[in-house]
Amino acid sequence: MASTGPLYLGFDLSTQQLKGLVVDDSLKKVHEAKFDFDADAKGFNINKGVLVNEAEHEVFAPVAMWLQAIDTLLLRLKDDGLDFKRIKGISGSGMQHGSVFWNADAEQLLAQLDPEKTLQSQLDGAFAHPFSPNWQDASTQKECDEFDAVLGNEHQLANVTGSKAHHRFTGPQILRFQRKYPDKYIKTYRITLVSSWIATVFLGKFAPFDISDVCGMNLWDIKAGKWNEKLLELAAGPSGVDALKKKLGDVPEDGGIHLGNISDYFVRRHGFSSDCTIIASTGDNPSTILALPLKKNDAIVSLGTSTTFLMSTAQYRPDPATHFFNSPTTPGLYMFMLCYKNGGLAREKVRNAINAQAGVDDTNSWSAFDENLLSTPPLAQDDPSKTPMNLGLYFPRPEIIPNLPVGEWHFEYDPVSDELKRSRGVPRSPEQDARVIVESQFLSLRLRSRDLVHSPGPGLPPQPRRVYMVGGGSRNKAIARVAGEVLGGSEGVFKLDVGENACALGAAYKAVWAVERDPGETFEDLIGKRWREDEFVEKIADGYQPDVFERYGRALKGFEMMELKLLEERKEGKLDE
Ligand code: XUL
Repeated sequence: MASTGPLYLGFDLSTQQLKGLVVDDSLKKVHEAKFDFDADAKGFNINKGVLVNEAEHEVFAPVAMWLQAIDTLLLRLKDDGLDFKRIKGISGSGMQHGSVFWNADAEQLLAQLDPEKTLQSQLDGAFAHPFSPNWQDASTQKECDEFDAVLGNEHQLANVTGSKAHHRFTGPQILRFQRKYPDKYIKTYRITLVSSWIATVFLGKFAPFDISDVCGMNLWDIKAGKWNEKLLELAAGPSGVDALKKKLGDVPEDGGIHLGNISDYFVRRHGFSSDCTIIASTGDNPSTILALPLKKNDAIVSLGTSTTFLMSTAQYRPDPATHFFNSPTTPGLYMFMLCYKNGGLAREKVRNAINAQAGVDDTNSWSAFDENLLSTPPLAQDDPSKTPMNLGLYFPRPEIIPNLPVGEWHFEYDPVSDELKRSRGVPRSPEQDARVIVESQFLSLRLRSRDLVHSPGPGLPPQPRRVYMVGGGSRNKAIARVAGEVLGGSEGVFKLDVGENACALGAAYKAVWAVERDPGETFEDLIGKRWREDEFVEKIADGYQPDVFERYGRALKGFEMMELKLLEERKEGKLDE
């Protein structure tokens, strides 16, 4: 007999696609569909989901394309057999920092949607600006300098908002928008983030920001739990703080807040039940930590185009090199995040060089890369008692952590004499680059998370209990093995069954929790109780191994020296830019 229990729908609106994923109340995935912008969208001249204005380093996406994506994705979910009537709750995950500028007609247009017509054909006129700045945008250096300066310096801004100023953060983006398009800014009735944009469309009226995603704006005072007036004043410009506050709306404290029932449009057009509830949507990174009942000393490493490292922690220790956000669900917890621009692309470059040298036909194959990764000794050190450690940085794109330009640099480090020397490359390039680049990416994570991890058991040095890998790179078991060697993980390195859709899964789980929780029941408790470890995760590598972990611990000192040296050279204008 077909099941009839409640279902929960999570959306993930990211740079390149919109995904929808449905789970039942036992957390099992039952349906999934996607709309790929480059492959499926009609009428937009985008590449990898975005438009680019090179001259001003702008990266942005057409909002109408996302409406088209929702129109089609719902049909695809239906084709997949989804019975919309069973859906009790909807939440979403949106790429962080992106903003949408709605005009004064929006509310009425949203309220009066005709179920005979598509969203795209009816909401085109709802926006003060047709584009949403994307997290890859780098047009706001001037505005970032102003944000860092207005509270004193970048440390102060990080203390208050959880992050120093970043190009992609919404506050600096609003400041630039307000200056570049003063008329459009005046006509903006409401600003949503990508996350609250999804909730808005399904709710049929404006949805507030979520308590975690609001921390990606450089405007929210995390400890005080309110907007920072000085930062608002800077972003707001001549039309003033009150006008900006109205555009931003309120920020409810409860991440599981029921925003209201689904808009009648979806009931009549797609057959949703009229009591289906819309739950606050959050950012893609906060959503990722909701894809499993993450414990306090666990870490998630997301290996995609970029690399992100996420932990849930009760400690608020802001620093200009890292990010802190409120937990999307649990008061008193924070999400710690490291976000790198270089990740997959940098590894692919080494892979391509290895494949070219070996004459491998399938240029996308990782076999030769993996073989070299595992056969090269740690730190490409043939004999640790005689040869130095090989360290390197590989940045095909300008990096944020540390703040260095495009380049590749190599050093040799002797941990006994503590001497660091520039070198031309690894002893055998490109084969050994496979090891050194992967180590380099994980050493950077270890360096910057070392004060947050603690000993997971008697006699063990501080390290995560578990390392969970998500994103495209989590398919690679050789990389997972090195992740465990460098980062540790007393219980091992794990892969999520739905790891490539962790954001959509986290959104669906947020909806389950918000609708089914008992009073006071935390996300961690509810999801923890229903979580089926043996079905949902796979151990893909051993984590902590004392000797090699200790060796990487010694390498960390040289790694930090290497970064500081290059930052110094950059300051002195000695690096090619
Ligand atoms: C995080 C960030 C990206 C985006 C898109 O600060 O900019 O991870 O959220 O994934």
